[in-house]
Amino acid sequence: MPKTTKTADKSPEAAAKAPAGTKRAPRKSAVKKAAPKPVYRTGYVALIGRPNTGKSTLLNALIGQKVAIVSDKPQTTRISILGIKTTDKGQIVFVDNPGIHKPLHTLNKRMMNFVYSALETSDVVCLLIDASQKFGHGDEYVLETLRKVKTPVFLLINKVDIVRKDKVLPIIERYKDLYPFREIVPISALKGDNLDVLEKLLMELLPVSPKLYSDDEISDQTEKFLFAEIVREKILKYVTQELPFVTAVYIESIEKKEQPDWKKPGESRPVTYIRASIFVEKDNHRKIVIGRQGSLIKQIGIEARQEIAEYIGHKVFLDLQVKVREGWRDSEDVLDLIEGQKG
Ligand SMILES: Nc1nc2c(ncn2[C@@H]2O[C@H](COP(=O)(O)OP(=O)(O)OP(=O)(O)O)[C@@H](O)[C@H]2O)c(=O)[nH]1
Ligand SMILES: [Mg+2]
Repeated sequence: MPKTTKTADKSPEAAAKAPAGTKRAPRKSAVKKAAPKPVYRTGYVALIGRPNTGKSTLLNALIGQKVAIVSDKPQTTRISILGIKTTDKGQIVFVDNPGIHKPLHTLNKRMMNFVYSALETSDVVCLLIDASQKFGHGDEYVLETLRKVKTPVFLLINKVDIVRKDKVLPIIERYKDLYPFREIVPISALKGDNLDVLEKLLMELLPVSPKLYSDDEISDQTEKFLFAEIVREKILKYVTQELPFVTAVYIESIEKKEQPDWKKPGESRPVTYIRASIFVEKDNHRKIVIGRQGSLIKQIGIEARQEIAEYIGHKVFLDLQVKVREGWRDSEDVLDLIEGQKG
């Protein structure tokens, strides 16, 4: 039985009824104090790490829709992309970056420059590692890159869905001696595990500031860039060895036209015509991307067209041309052209 203690009735009604001379309960102020205004936080969070650790997968999971392309080949992301998450508590601007690697070509140097500038301009840095991979030289190189960083760094141990639970603790033990991480969070970007916890921890560290982007903005990329990336993602799905590294996509033109709708006589419907060039470095690369009797380029075209059509909501014609641009990875002109698509 819970203990019951008899107490004096302190309700306002009882106080009102109390005879004169007896102590009344203090009267509540008639003026309601204004509740403290909830703070709004906004800031940049850089996603960095070795290639293939799941940065773009995480960006898409956090935003709740596909913003960046993903593949099982390393060095998929070549240009930083923003993913903007706006809630009633704040706005987190995630910056997906190319994977950290030793740059051999001008392309790769540019990729690394995106990483360096994201490190300099963000409020929090998230270092992603792949829990299923052994610690190696590449990881040391990444930690070396981080030594110059003054902002708080989170360690995100990704892909915990494919490792045994008892493998995670030794990873935490190793990393916490290597760098003073602000937080260490095991996650699965693919399954969405622990992302709510991550988001909450990140939000707490962002500066009090109004929004930088409007509510409906989710990324900073142009349609042109997105379509080029979609085509490249389909290529990456099917090619191996050096092909993923020597392939680039440039959208030559996007033309929206009204055409007669044969299903509804007298009416028209929109159709978008897209012409894209796929650059490779050698003629044998070109042959591989085209495939036997054009079978591979046909498949790439079908998949890219379907995804673009779904995105814009009407019929799309996609014309793909595979072109040899020897040494394009060291050509500032070609690199400017491809980067320029992002706007
Ligand atoms: N099992 C599992 N796979 C994941 C997870 N996150 C990403 N992946 C896979 O890892 C591969 C690489 O994912 P990306 O998101 O492209 O990796 P990234 O870090 O952006 O790679 P780069 O752009 O090349 O630096 C893809 O095959 C993803 O499906 C995860 O949490 N669990
Ligand atoms: Mg990526």
